[in-house]
Amino acid sequence: MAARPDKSAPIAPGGTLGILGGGQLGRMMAMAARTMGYKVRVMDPEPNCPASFVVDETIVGKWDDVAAAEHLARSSDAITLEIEQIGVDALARVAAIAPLRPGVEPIRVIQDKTLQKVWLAEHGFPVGPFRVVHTEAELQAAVPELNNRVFLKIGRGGYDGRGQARIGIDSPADSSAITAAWKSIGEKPAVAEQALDLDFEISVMAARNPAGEVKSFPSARNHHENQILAWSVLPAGISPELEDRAERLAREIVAGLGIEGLLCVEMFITKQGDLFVNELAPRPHNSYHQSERGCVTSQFEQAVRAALNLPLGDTSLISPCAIVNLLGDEWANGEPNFAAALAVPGVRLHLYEKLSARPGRKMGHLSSVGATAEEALERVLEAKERLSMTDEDIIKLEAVRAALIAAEESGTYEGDIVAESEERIKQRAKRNRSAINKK
Ligand code: AIR
Repeated sequence: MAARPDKSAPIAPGGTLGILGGGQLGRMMAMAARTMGYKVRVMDPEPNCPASFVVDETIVGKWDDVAAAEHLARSSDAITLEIEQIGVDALARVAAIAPLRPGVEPIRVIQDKTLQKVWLAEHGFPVGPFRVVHTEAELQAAVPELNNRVFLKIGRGGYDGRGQARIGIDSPADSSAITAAWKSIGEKPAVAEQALDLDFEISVMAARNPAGEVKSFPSARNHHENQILAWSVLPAGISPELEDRAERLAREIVAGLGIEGLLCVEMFITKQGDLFVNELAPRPHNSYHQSERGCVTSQFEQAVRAALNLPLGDTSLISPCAIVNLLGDEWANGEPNFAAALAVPGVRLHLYEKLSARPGRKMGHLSSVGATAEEALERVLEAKERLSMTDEDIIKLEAVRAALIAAEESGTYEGDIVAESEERIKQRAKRNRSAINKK
């Protein structure tokens, strides 16, 4: 590949984007880049990774494989990443060969939660009470100082609940519970965070391009189950004042870290109305997959624009939109009933082509638009519920629905609620509505 004289020039279509990591995030970024006419190469430990099916080349290498990363850098015009656990040595080599966006230093800080938390606190961003701990003795001392209710998060390498332990949440925080938590995270440097009195969680995706332009997306409302994102919806339905505060914070952090690329800022809103930064991710984020459906520019296209030094896209919301994750558990009883899910209006299916469906593993998602955030969310949740229903169940469900609607219209329906599933869907819809409407 011919050397480009000016490293800060925009990279025109026909050029090559290199991505460190080829999981679902890399795959969706690659698809956005291809739409715009770019070639894409990825590096991933797994030759059949999700991105491998949509890119020009998959270079096989572990996250700290300097030679593989160099190979990627030499055959790309700019490099970005989709997972922050890339070795710093590999990152530095890449950056010496081609523009690495977001940059070595912000990734070094973000990939280690002990550095990330301290950086946020030292730069005056709101974080909850925490202690960095390197030894069990430090953890034993920290827990009482943190109100005896603590989430312990490993500094490097944890995600989707892996590398996390709870202390004093489900049982008393005695010294043996603390020892057990320390052992469970592998006795590695970690952040001990005081459990906050949470009302709900949001995230804000921000982007900054090498020219210094910064943009934020409207905030997303997130719901976790077993420490894994279950669903997310845009807009978050918060007050304009809170929205403004959250977006401003994300823009300040992306600029403060000097990121060239995306930064997702996960935030907690407490029952007292305080806003705290939870965690940072310098890449596309699960809570913005619905931006593909409801925003002028998706997070994936925004990532491509920032990495290739193009103008950032418009982040406005065109329509409320939601996603629900499909974890490997969904495959426990065979192939899910996708056709049934796709019968729900507004719903689309996204599968990542992962070869094995382990419990808790993100295999795909369902997305929907809707007239309101509630409707978009109800649609994806209903679609997800249908994945485990037989066609017969669905015929019954639809018959009950038709009867209920007819009864409502004529005021005559006296039949029993035959399908329990109808009741379940209604109750769940009510729960979601009250979750979304909580301010
Ligand atoms: N990922 C990266 N950080 C957090 C997440 N969820 C995405 C990336 C990565 C993939 O998850 O796309 O490549 C790894 O998924 P798995 O199921 O192979 O562990």
